[in-house]
Amino acid sequence: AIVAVIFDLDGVIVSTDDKHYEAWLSISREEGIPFDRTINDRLRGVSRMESLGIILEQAERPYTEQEREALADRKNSCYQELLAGITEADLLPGVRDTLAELKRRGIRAAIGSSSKNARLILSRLGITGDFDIIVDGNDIMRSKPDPEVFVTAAARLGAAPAACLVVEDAEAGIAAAVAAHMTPVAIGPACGSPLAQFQIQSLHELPALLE
Ligand code: B16
Ligand code: MG
Repeated sequence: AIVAVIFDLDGVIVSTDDKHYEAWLSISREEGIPFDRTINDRLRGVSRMESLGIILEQAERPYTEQEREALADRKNSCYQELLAGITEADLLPGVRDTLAELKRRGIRAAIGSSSKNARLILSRLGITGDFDIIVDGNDIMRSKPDPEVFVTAAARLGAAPAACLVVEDAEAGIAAAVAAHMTPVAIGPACGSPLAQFQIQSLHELPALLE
């Protein structure tokens, strides 16, 4: 039986994926680098520096390590300005009901995010206390599709990987869940991933998967 659900953050709990997109778009425009939603989909669940690497594939010239650090910092400042505007209204449909339902059933809830801003976002949303464990980009060395974030979350929960379900909007996150030997549930953009065991359109459909 499933004893814990590990939620990705951006794109699963909150619609910050659009804000990541906006921030990268403004940086790319300033640099004159082509960027669009298709490229953006490849950044889901991927760390900040790796995301930048993907964007710079379209650049006309090479960027030094120092320039990359500066660009990543600029993107994060822009992203954090956008985060200042988030409220509970940015919670994706079904978050509160699903967390309450898990609690009722004695199933634990965790966050497994690549983002270094995860705690800031959760606190702005007022839902930090709703998760038993939070593992984010500050706690890991390797980002998704590496399973480290989910393996760390399960270890901290004291849960066997096979008893954990992972909810992800990213192809890289689904691959990470599979590599962690957990049950992958795809939501939104990750639907259609051949590795996803279940596909849902919103978190409202999650409790039914636990029966
Ligand atoms: P930050 P998730 C990921 O979060 C995002 O999907 C990805 O687009 C972002 O680049 C990454 O976090 C790093 O975020 O720049 O805030 O450290 O989907 O794993 O919750
Ligand atoms: Mg995500």
